[in-house]
Amino acid sequence: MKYFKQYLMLMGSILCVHYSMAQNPLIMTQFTADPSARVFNGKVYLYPSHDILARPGHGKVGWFCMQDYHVFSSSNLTDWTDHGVIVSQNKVPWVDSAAYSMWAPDCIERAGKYYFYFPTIAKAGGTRGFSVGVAIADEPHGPFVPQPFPIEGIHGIDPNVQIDKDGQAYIYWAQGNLYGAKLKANMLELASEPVKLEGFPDKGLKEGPYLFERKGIYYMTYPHVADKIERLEYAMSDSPLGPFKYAGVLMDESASGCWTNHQSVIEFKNQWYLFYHNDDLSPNFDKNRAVRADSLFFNENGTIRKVIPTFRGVGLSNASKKIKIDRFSAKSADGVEIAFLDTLNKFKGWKTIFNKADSWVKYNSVFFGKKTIRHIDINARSATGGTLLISAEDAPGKIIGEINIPKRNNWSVVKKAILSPPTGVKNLVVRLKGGGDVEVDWISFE
Ligand code: FUB
Repeated sequence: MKYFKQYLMLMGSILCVHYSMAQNPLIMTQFTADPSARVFNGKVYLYPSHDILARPGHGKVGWFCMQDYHVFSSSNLTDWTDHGVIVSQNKVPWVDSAAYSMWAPDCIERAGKYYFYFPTIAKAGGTRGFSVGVAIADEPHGPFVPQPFPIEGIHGIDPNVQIDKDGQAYIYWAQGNLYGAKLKANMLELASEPVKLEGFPDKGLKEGPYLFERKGIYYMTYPHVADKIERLEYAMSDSPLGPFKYAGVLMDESASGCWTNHQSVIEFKNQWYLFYHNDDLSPNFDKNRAVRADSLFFNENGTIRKVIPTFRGVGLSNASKKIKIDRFSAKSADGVEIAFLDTLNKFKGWKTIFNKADSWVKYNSVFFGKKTIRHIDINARSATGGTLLISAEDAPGKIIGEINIPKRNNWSVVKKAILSPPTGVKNLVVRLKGGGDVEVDWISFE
């Protein structure tokens, strides 16, 4: 029976696999938040919270609402595979299946097993408030088997687990402040009394601890309400349980006003990345969030440079796929607007509106490779008719393509022969030649 259930879960997750091609936000098929990114077996695995919209009888309307977790993976940080649901509130014996409170999780590997930690609320008779559960798998994408009880001794949210160089595992969590303890080798029980971690600002909520180590320095990153909403900060120590020394701001408060942020930091193929979230797909309700990633850089002295959030995000965009230039790297000061394609279904993404002569957007890191490109395809429409010029940033005078978008209200794909075929990796510039009003959904090269 046990194996039959696991078989069904496995088949379910295989059938659920679908792909999300994205810049920022990374996932365009569902709301995601609180990203814990991990590198397992040469791939990046993303374990986020899964925000949904509460409705009467299902969660608390107007508040966070989560009933399960998905895991996503990527080998290039551009194309993400959704492996489906890995843990659900109605399949864990100790969890209140009406709580809809499956908050920020984490996952770590030890001796070939994958331990998924998740905070949620226990059934009546269990601990009040949040407890932390564990589910175990043989593969990073599951199937995960939940443990029958939560970890004894932890009351709080946002578990984060790290294994130090000497093999000692530590678990961190939040309850207004940040706490930590050693974990036993079984990864399921505390091996020391919890301690309140020291060295952080006294005032303002702190949550979402995420520790990583680099060159002997332990970096504790966390969201903190220094003013009205959360920003990401970090503190440094020479020991996993501190004391820590406040070191600065990792990311400012969200410009859109998203109240929460939540982070993880990984090194992948010799580049460091910050994963975080914002409210891109739900700008009017910040409890439906969307996960992002941007590159992170260290200073010579080991401190971290503040990360400026971008739409372009990370990874190369393959020239032969649909390139969403609304996720631009830079744009002209005026004459360019970004809007949802369909305000009733924001998961369809955005469009770029050019409405002033010479307005432009730049889109970095498009991979053309060595193959000769012959055509540009552009999905566009225009109320006036207009002409777009495409060039590479390093050769502005050399036009890759000049495309006339005819006057028409419907979206349609215009195909145009390439004037000067690009190779390698290029930062593209798309410019409106002359005036008019032109809307672009995507461009692609074949
Ligand atoms: O997602 C629910 C809560 O919001 C998380 O546990 C916090 O870190 C904040 O992001």
